[in-house]
Amino acid sequence: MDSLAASPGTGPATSPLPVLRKARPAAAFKDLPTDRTLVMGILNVTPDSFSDGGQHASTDTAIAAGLRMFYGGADIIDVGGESTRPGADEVSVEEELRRVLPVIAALVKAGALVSIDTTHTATAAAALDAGAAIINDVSGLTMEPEMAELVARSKAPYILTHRRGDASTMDSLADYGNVAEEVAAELAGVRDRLYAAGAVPEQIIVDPGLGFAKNEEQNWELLRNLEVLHGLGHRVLVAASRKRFLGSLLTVAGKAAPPAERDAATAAVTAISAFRGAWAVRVHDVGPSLDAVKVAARMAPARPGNN
Ligand code: PMM
Repeated sequence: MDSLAASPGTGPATSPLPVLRKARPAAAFKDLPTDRTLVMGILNVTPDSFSDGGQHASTDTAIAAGLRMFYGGADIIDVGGESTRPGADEVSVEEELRRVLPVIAALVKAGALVSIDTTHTATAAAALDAGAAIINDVSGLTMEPEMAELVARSKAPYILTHRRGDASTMDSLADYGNVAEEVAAELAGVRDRLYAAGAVPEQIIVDPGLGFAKNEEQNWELLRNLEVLHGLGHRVLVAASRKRFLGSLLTVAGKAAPPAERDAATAAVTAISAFRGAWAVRVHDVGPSLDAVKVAARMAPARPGNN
């Protein structure tokens, strides 16, 4: 398969591809486990994502990494072709599709449940056609309002992420009184636009958008007050994996921990989020979070009942 030739230093695929002898039927959203928090594995097919960018910058290596996550127990694989880190360059729909479509097709063929991480309606539509089951839109409808029509028409589950501004402006928009209440209110406003377009409540999964127009303390504040988001009555997804606020937390000798050293802290956030009833967590390192959600399921007798 072709290399995406994404950046200098992106070499040819080195890890052997697991052989797909027989396609499994694609997993369905309705068949996801409901007795524990779900684990969504992150597969960024991009040259510049903040923590794993470049690693999966060829189709073959991306498929192999996705299959490893799937066989390692990830409930959902979140495939993205555009970096969302602050200041990242915009990617055209054509380039995004070139990155993600073959990866989605291969993972679906293997039986994985796939979400498409995109802010572009055209990319989301093509990904659904290729077998993706969930739309993960980090822009929270701020980029392309017409995404609402696709959500309504497709009836696909939609991850509604809170964000203010775009990749270039969001860092300057982290101005809140009560961050949890304001994030919930803004999510409710967007949710109502989805309803107006014809979407139904069961489709909507809300996400506080950690790091998107939030400073470090605001991220912690949101995690401490997850019940405010639960109050919206939808499934809640927490995506803290390897984010900058975890790096700062783990500062040693004045130096923040690099992304690759944030996985234990990520698993700790997973355990607490699961204990507090999150529907799913979105993580790079699937194994430890899978263990953490199992622990949380044994420790927390009552779940919010929005599975
Ligand atoms: N963060 C990133 C990308 N996609 N999707 C959702 N739903 N929520 C997030 O917070 C989110 C996301 C950026 O992080 P990455 O580079 O690790 O993917």
